[in-house]
Amino acid sequence: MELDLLLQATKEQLPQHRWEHTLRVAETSIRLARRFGADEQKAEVAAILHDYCKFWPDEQLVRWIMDRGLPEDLLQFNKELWHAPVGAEVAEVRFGIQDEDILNAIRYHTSGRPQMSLLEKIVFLADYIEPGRRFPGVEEVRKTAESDLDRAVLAALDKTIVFLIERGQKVYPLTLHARNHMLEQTA
Ligand code: DGI
Ligand code: FE
Ligand code: FE
Ligand code: FE
Repeated sequence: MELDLLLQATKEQLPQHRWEHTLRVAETSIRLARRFGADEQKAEVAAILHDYCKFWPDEQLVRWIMDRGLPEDLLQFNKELWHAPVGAEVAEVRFGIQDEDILNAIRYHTSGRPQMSLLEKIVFLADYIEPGRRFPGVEEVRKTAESDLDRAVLAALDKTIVFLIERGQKVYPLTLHARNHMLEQTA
C-alpha cells in the first residue's frame, strides 16, 4: 500500500483541523513505536487511518456496523465510538489492509480493550497525547508516556472514564474492561 495514496485518500475525508490531528497522531505514533520497540511503519499506517470515518454521517456508520456484523451494542452507546470499528472495516475493504494488528489498532483506538497489543496501545495513547491536545492532565500523561507505556494508557483510560461520568454519559463496557485490565498489568 502506497503511503502517499493513504495520506491523500484520508485527507479528502477530513476537515483541515482533523487532518492536522491525524498527522500529529502519526508523528506521535512513530515516536512511541521507536521508543517502545513497535513496528514504526505499522504504527504510521494505523495512525493515518484511525479517524478516517470520524466525519461520516451517523446513518452511514450504522449501515457499516450492521452490514459488517460489528457489535450492535455499540449503537446503545456514545456515537463517538462508532468511527473506530468502522474505520478498521474500511481499512480492510477500501485499502486492502490485512494486518490484524493494524486493523485492531484502528478498531480499538477509541474504546480500548483488555489485552491491547503494543501497537494498539501506541495508537490509543498517541491519539490522546498528540501535541495538539490540550486538556487538564494531558501533560502528566505525556510525561508518563516517556517511560511507562502501560501507566500512560491506564491514566488515559482513567481520565476518559472520569470525563464521561462527569458529563453524565455512559461508559462503553469495553473501556471499563480495558481499564481494569491495565490496572492489573501495572499493579
Ligand atoms: O476521534 P478522536 O476525537 O481523535 O478521539 P477518540 O476516537 O479517542 O474519541 C474520544 C472521544 O470519545 C472522547 O471525547 C470520549 C468519547 N467517548 C464516548 N464514549 C466513550 C468514549 N471514549 C471511550 N474510551 N469510551 C466510551 O465509552
Ligand atoms: Fe478517533
Ligand atoms: Fe482516543
Ligand atoms: Fe483521533
